[in-house]
Amino acid sequence: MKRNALPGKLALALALALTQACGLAAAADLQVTVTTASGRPAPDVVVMVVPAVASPAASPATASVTILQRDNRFEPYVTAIPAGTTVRFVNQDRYDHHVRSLGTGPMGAVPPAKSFELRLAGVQAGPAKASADVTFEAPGSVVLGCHIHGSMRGHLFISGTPWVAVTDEFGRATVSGMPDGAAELRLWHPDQLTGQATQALQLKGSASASATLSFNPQRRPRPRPKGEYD
Ligand SMILES: [Cu+2]
Repeated sequence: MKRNALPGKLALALALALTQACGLAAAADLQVTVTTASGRPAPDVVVMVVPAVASPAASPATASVTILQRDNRFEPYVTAIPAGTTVRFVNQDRYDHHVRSLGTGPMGAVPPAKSFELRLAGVQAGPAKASADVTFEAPGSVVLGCHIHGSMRGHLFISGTPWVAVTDEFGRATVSGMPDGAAELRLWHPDQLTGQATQALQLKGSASASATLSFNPQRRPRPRPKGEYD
């Protein structure tokens, strides 16, 4: 009897360890579709998933991210990154631009997650003068602007979790590498005046979810005619 007790305990411990290992290894894609309050596809929405239990093993590596300045626009218009990511700003126009942080939220009253100001030379000056790297350590958001071209706007959202994505023109975003288990779906849009409702998820393998903004965002600003500042 006593001799069999130990293997039994070992088997139980092994089974538990396997279950935990599988739980950590499980990672899947979550496809989220976001619509406006009136039911239209909502582009430029940051979709963030926050697992109920933090799993350090499931945190994907942070990739570098590039934001372009082209034809007096920031491209992409909305960028979402996990905190700790370095963003490379690249001016592809033939004239100087600034990249300056502006306040966010209603009336720009919320200070930016990071305050900075760069001046990037035109593309012909070469990569050393036409680009610069900035690392964003703290979660939050930043409105991007330029002193010379006052209408230039971009938005940067810095997420506290690595599971973050931005919806495309069809209102769709895919959050990759999600661990199984309970999680919360959060939305953020640069035009929002109040926080958006959160949604509880129970993830197991690849899944899809839909969500709705509480308002109808304005259409994305149109670029100025090309060549106006050449
Ligand atoms: Cu500019």
